[in-house]
Amino acid sequence: MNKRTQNKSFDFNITTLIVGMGSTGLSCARYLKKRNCQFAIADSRQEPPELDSVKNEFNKSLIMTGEFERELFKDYKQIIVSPGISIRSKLFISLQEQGCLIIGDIELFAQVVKKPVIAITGSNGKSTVTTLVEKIAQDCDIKAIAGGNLGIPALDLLETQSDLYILELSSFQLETTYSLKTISATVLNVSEDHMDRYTGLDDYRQVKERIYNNTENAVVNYQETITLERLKQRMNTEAFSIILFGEKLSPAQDLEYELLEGEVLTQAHKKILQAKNIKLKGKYNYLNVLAALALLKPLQLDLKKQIQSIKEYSGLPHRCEWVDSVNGIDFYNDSKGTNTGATIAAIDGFEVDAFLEHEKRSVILIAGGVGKDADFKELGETIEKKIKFTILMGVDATQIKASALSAGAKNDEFYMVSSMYEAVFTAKKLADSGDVVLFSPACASFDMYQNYMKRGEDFKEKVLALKGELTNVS
Ligand code: UMA
Ligand code: ADP
Repeated sequence: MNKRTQNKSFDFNITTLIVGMGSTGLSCARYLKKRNCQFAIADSRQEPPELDSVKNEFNKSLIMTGEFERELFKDYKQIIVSPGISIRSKLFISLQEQGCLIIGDIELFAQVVKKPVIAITGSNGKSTVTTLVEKIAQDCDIKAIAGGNLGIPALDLLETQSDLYILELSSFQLETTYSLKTISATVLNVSEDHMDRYTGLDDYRQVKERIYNNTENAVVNYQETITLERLKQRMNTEAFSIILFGEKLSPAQDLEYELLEGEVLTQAHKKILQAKNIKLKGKYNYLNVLAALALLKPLQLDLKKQIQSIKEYSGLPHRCEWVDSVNGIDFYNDSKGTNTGATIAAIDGFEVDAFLEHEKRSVILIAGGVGKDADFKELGETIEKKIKFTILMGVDATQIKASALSAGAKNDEFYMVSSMYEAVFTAKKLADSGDVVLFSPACASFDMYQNYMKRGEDFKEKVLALKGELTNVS
C-alpha cells in the first residue's frame, strides 16, 4: 500500500472517477455534482439496472460500463471506489503505485466533516449499536444522525444539519479510509465473515482495527484480546484512551462497562440497569448496550435519560425479531444473522433468556444460504449441543450439516429443504408447544433472495400464512 499517496487531500478541482453505480457511487456523484465538480462513473456490469436514471441525472458526466480496464482508468488522479469492489486487485494496486489517490466515500466524508463522529464496526451488532447510540444521543437532546453501512450513505448525512455523526462502518469501507477522526470508535467483536475477500481472520481483524486510527477513545470488547493487546502497544506512540466493556472472566479484571453475572449492567462498578428491564434480549445484546454507553461516555450525558432511552429501544427488524406464536411455538426472524458468529450468539441468547426466565426452551434452527467461505466448525458444535432439529436450505446447506455431523450430531436431527415455505412448515411439524423456531441463516442471502431483508420478509410471511391456515382450520 502506498501510504503517502493515500494521505493526500481530496482535490475538488480535478476530475474524479467514481467506481460503482450502487448507493455509494450515487451518493458520491450527487455530492460532487452539488459542488460543481467534474466526475466520471464506472460500473463493471454491462447494463446496470440504474443505467438510464444515472445517465439522466448525471448527463454531463462520462458513464462507463463493462469490464474495468486500466486503459480507461489511467488518466484519473483520484478515484472513489465503492465498498463492494476490492482495491486489492492488480488494477487498483497499479493505479496506486502510479500516485493515484484511491479512497472510499467514508474518507471523503472524513475530510469534510466538521462535527464530532462516533464510529462502529465489528462482525456483528453494528446496526444495533449504531441505532441505539443515535437514539440515546437524540433522547439526550443532541442533534445526532446515523448512517454509513446502514441506512443513509455517509456523504448524504451531511445534508442534515447535525451536531454528532454516528457511522456504522464495514471492513470494506475501512479498507479505503485513512483520516477519519472520531471521539470514540469500536470494533465490537471479530468472528469469521467475508472470508472470500480476506486472506484470513487476522487480515480481516486488522482492517477492522483501522477504525481506531485517530480516535480519542478506543472502546474495546474485553474478550477481543488480540485487538486489546495491539491497542496497548499503540498507546506507546499514539495518544488515546481505552474504555473496556464486556463480561468479566476473573475478579482481577477491571471493566468500566461490565455485565455482571449475565444480569446486571454496571458503569464504573455502579449498578445502572437490570438486564430484565431491557427489551433487547440475549447476552450479546446486553454487551451491545454496554458498548453504546461506552461510546457515548465522552459526551457526558445524563445517565437517567440514557437508561430510559435504552429501556425503550426494541431493536431492529430481522435481528432476533419475534414474529408470532403459532400453537405455542414462538417464531423468531434473525435473517440479519449472516455469519456463524451471529447465529451462535442468537442461539446462546435463548439460553441466557431461558436462564433469566427460569425455563428451558428447545430451539429448532432454520439456516443456510451462501457461506462466504466460512468455517462452520464452531456452528456445527453449537448445533450438536444446543439445537433440537436443524432445517437447512441454500447452496451451503450440506456444509453446515457436515460440520454438525462431525461434531457428533445425529443424521435424523437434520432436514434439507428447498424453499422457505417448506422450512417453516417442517419446523412447525417438528416443534412442540413452548419451543422456539429460530431462523438465523449464518449465511448471506443472494443464492435465493435479493438481500437479507427480502429473505426475512419471506420468512415472516410464511409464518403468518401458516398461522392463518391453522386458524382457518380450527
Ligand atoms: N460493482 C462493480 N464491480 C464489482 C462490484 C460492484 O461495478 O466488482 C458495482 C455494482 O455493479 C454496483 C455497485 O458497484 O453498481 C455496488 O457497489 P457496492 O457493492 O459497493 O454496494 P453499494 O450499493 O454502494 O452499497 C454499499 C454497501 N454494500 C457493500 O459493501 C457490499 C452497503 O452495505 C451500504 O449500505 C452502502 O454502500 C452505503 O454505504 C450493505 C452490505 O451488505 C448493507 N454491507 C456488507 C455487510 O454489512 O456485511 C459489508
Ligand atoms: P451487523 O450490523 O453487524 O450485521 P446487527 O446489529 O444487524 O449487526 O445484528 C445482526 C445479527 O448479529 C443479529 O441478528 C444477531 O444474531 C447477531 N448479533 C448482534 N449483536 C451481536 C453481538 N454483539 N455479538 C454477536 N452477535 C451479535
